[in-house]
Amino acid sequence: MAALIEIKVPDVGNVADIDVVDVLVKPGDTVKLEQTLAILETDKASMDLPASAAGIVQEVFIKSGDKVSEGTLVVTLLPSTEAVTPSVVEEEVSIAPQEQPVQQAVAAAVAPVEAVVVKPESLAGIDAARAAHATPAVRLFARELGVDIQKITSGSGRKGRILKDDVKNFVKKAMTEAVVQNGSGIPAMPSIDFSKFGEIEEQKLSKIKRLTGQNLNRVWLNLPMVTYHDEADITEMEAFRIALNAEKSKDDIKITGLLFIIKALVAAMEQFPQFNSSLSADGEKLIFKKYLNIGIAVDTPNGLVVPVLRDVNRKGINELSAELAEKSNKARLGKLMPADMQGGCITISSLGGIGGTAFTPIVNAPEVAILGVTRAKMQPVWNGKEFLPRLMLPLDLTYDHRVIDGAEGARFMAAVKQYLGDIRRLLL
Ligand code: CAO
Repeated sequence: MAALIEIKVPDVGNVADIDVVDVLVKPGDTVKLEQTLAILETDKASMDLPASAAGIVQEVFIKSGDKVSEGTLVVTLLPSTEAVTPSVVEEEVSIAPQEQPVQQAVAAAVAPVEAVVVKPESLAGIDAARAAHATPAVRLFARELGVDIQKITSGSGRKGRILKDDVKNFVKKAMTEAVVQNGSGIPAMPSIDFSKFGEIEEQKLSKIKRLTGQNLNRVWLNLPMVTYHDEADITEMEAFRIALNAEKSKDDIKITGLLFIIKALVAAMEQFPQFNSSLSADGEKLIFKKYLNIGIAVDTPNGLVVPVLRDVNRKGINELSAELAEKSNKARLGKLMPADMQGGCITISSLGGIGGTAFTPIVNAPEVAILGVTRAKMQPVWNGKEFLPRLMLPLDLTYDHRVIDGAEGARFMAAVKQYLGDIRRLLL
């Protein structure tokens, strides 16, 4: 029977008590020349312990968590002639360049001898600063993705070890940066380790939030937007609304001011059809829509969604009220279907139930405008003779300036104000 080959820890540069992080072979495994048997780790670097000979593992003498030093017996191998050339080995196991054993080791391994202790330059002369702190599997993974593992400066594993997730995150970050850079030429936001400043907790964004974020980013970068602010006098409208609600039983759905805003907006869109259009993708044509669907931004626990009320011009306040209640409930329960959120012509974002005096909503492209609404407030308004208390509703119209001129925006808002100021005009 051939003599067993003993593989021991080589000279690692006068370092003792090196941690064994991982043992990658077990008895019965066929080991190829230079195959990594174990991962060792000092305070400064992580290193692969390569097989100095090919063979079949008879016994493994170390396990993860052990401490080893130069000369510690690692495995015994039954000699095998299956030694392979280093180039083939390299495809199987990723070994950092500075860890590639020298050619003499190959020669020594081909002729099985007892107690071969290789002194690969990698281990003795390892350059801690350049050595990537990662297992061969992770290095291989990085290589497969074309990632230079040396560029991952710190890992999230024990003692900064680079894990597969670190490689994935590195790729994700590089991709995001590439997208941002290619899309706009603006530099990506730096990644900051906030835990340096205090306790933190990470929470994954909901799918809705992530998709909304991507869409908002795309719109923000592609549309030249202007926001125009104004106020509508809704004193009479509010009195009418209160009177209507007083007629309702307590189980009926209450009429909110938003319904009148929807109606006023649609009437203004009929008057100014460019507000009911979309720019073609090539920016060459304006597509006018003959239907009037209004999107309503609804705040839900999972993020913002925009259900669409269809053919608003053909529906009365009570019908719209029931539809708005049904759709906003569905939205909050996460039960809206994609079709419920498609086909909008303009969106209303109403924060009036919460508060605010003004904000700058972002157009829900390919729509060309969005109407923001904040909280109505009783104010002293000068009528030429005296100050009168009037309920004033702040409105914010953001529009795509490629389609809407500033004067058109102001005229459109004047029309919305006029309808809200005297809702009888909606009948004309
Ligand atoms: N001024 C004063 N009061 C207002 C008001 C305004 N502009 N708008 C609503 N209110 C009052 C309502 O009359 C109601 O009062 P009562 O409780 O006394 O009846 C209360 O505020 C709550 O209204 P509401 O918000 O439930 O109802 P709504 O019809 O006005 O709005 C909806 C419905 C779905 C738009 C709203 O609930 C919502 O989700 N808003 C948030 C939208 C959002 O997040 N936009 C941001 C998008 S941009 O990031």
